[in-house]
Amino acid sequence: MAAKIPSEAGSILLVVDVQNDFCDGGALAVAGGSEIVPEVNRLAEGFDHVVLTQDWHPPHHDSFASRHPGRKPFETVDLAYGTQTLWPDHCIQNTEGAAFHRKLVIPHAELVLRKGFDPGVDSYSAFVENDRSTPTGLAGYLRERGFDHVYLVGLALDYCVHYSAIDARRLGFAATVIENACRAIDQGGTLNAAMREMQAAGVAIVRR
Ligand code: VGL
Ligand code: ZN
Repeated sequence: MAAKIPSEAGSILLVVDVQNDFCDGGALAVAGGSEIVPEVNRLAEGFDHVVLTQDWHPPHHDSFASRHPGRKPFETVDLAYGTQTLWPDHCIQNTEGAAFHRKLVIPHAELVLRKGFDPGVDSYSAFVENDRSTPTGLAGYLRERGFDHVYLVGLALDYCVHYSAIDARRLGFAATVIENACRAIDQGGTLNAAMREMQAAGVAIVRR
């Protein structure tokens, strides 16, 4: 078994969107998504502080291709705040698809941060919505509680993990992605681009 990360004072594990719809058989299944669950559980045991995020869309969310006649998932559209990738309907509030994977067991998680609940604005990042200006409150929560280093795991590496890691850096936190506990959607080179952007932003990428 790999060495645990010592739970440094000020560090927190952010577990991004380990939900049924992103796991095998889900509406927006990420290849290998379910495989990370034991890894995430094991890593979480080594952290005194854990926050979970939960993608949490109303039905007919504007990021759903089904809202845009003639458009298909993975195409892009221009919304008021800029270019938005379209997705299959997923993670609809209070559905089984939006529930955490049933084998995710992190009883000591302190906060479940829901995002993407504005019908007209998507939110990849756990910190700021896709309009790049509406905060979720997570930065304030972490600062008020004295955390300065965010470790990230979860789904998907090239979307919600990526945007959360970049925003963590931009908002003044140290950020480390534990890549063996992440999986990517990787349509059209998005994983390579995300890895480059994270490196350029000073996000550490490690295996544990
Ligand atoms: C995500 C696409 C749409 C993610 C969420 O969790 O990475 N990706 N909604
Ligand atoms: Zn979503």
